[in-house]
Amino acid sequence: MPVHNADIARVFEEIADLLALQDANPFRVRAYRNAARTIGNLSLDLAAALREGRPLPKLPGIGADLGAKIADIARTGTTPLLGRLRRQTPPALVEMLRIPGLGPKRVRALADTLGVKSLADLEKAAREGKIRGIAGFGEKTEAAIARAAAERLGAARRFELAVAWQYAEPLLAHLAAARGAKRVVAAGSLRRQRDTVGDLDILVAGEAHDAMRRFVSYGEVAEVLAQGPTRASVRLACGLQVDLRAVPVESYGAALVYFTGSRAHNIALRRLAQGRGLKINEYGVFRGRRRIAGETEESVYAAVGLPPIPPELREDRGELEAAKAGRLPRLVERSDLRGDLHAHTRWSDGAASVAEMARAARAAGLEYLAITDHSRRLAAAHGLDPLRLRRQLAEIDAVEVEGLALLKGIEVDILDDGTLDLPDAVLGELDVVVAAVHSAFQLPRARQTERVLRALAHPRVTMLAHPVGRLLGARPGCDLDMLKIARAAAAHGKILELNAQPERLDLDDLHCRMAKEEGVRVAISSDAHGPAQFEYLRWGIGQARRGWLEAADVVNTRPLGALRALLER
Ligand code: DGT
Ligand code: CA
Ligand code: CA
Repeated sequence: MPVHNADIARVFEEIADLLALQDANPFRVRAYRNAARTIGNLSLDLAAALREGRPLPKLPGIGADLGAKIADIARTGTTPLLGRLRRQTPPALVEMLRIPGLGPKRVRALADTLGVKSLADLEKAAREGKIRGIAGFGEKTEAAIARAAAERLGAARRFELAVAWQYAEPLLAHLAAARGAKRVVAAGSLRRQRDTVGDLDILVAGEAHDAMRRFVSYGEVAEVLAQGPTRASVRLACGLQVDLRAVPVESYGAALVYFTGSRAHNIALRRLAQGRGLKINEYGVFRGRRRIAGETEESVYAAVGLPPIPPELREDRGELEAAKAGRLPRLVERSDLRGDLHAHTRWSDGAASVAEMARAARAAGLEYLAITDHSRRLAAAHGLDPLRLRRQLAEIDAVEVEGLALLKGIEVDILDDGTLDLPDAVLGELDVVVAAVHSAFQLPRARQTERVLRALAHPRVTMLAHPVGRLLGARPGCDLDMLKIARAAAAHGKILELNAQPERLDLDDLHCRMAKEEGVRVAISSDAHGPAQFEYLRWGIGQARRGWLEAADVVNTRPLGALRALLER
């Protein structure tokens, strides 16, 4: 993965933490912290500058020593000093440092006195009342530590968006039946459609009492973490935490803005309001004591002179500036999609026949579908050789589904050297050639990038499937120079795929935005391996919207004729 300034900043932050835990010279600790802040906020991409041999700009507090470390990190993601410090310090101590109120001195005291070696140890010690006895700690601190440690322990696991929705939907329905609850909605990262979700945030507008009762007594609740008259937190049996807040109906819009976030967006929005002499909080927009807006989200944005901003854009990535300038994108919607250019059948590792997939695509509202089974290299998936592919093409010719056009395609493996798994002549018989990496994910950046660039330059290739190849929670993406990939795609007129499988979502949101900025068209593909999987397109749409994509940026919003014209070019 590309090294961003924030990654460099994170390494420096961790070095500062570890040095602090070792009681190093405070000036040295501060130097790393300051460097982290300087770099983390910098818009110029340092790693890119170094790669291109451009000199680093002069940065406050960053001399030759830190400059060399920046070069290390930009190249390798880390620097030897970090490795050395990590070996000298138990990682749990760094985790403990993240708990509000615990500085290096206190963390060392806890480690020395109680012998705690992990966050779990710490939480247990706090729960058992062993911390209050240590000099400098009291009962209140102990309780705060217990809570924060438990939260961090639980925070480690993020849930795929699609998985989180599986828990959210029935819970929302359960709460919607509460007496006096006028509205029950999901907020937080779930509503912003982030690819993964840390916890669920649910907002109730109206009377809180019955909603609270229903919430804490919900069948899937394993533990009630906190409960009050208007707010509560629970942990579900699956491990997912859910926060509930109830507000009066007149505060619904303000509360929804607040709990949808992101935090960065909220902060930027509040700053904008301050500039107009207004105050925004979860209860409304206020001029002095007077509430001037807050019942709807629209009223909140209008109060600061803005049109409503779609939740997917609320990341403080320029959406407030775009809104102010009247240049918010008209984000692509599911109903804009007319076709799907990537799907499998029983000919390789799909679960259904060509005809079944065609009917399912039609039922999902699509007008065209490309059948793109795997190529021979993927033996485990019964990949097609030229002979079987031609037999499949004959079957596709024979299938007729009213209102749906079938396109002939293949998902061809990009071999380790960047050549393709099938001969050009065979590929030449197809409407759509989807090229994909399914092996050698570990190649170093330069070679991996060269490999994919070679495939993109192949005249028969239509698009690059799931470009980085990540699997959320299981496999990081390949180390690819995505900017180079995007520029090559633009130069060759190739499409980049946004694969909508919930554990892929690849292109991710930032790569979608990069594609758009580089003038590359994106295809939102279900990669369906069965008739039910066309519904995955919904998750692809979510990421596309987070990436600022409009219908015109997405090839499969086009009618069949226009799409064919594009493919033939
Ligand atoms: P997640 O749960 O990690 O996937 O991400 P979010 O964005 O759902 O974060 P979460 O659950 O901590 O908080 C939900 C929203 O509530 C967040 O996006 C903004 C708002 N919020 C929560 N705490 C604060 C806070 O201390 N300050 C501000 N400004 N906003 C907050
Ligand atoms: Ca959340
Ligand atoms: Ca939350």
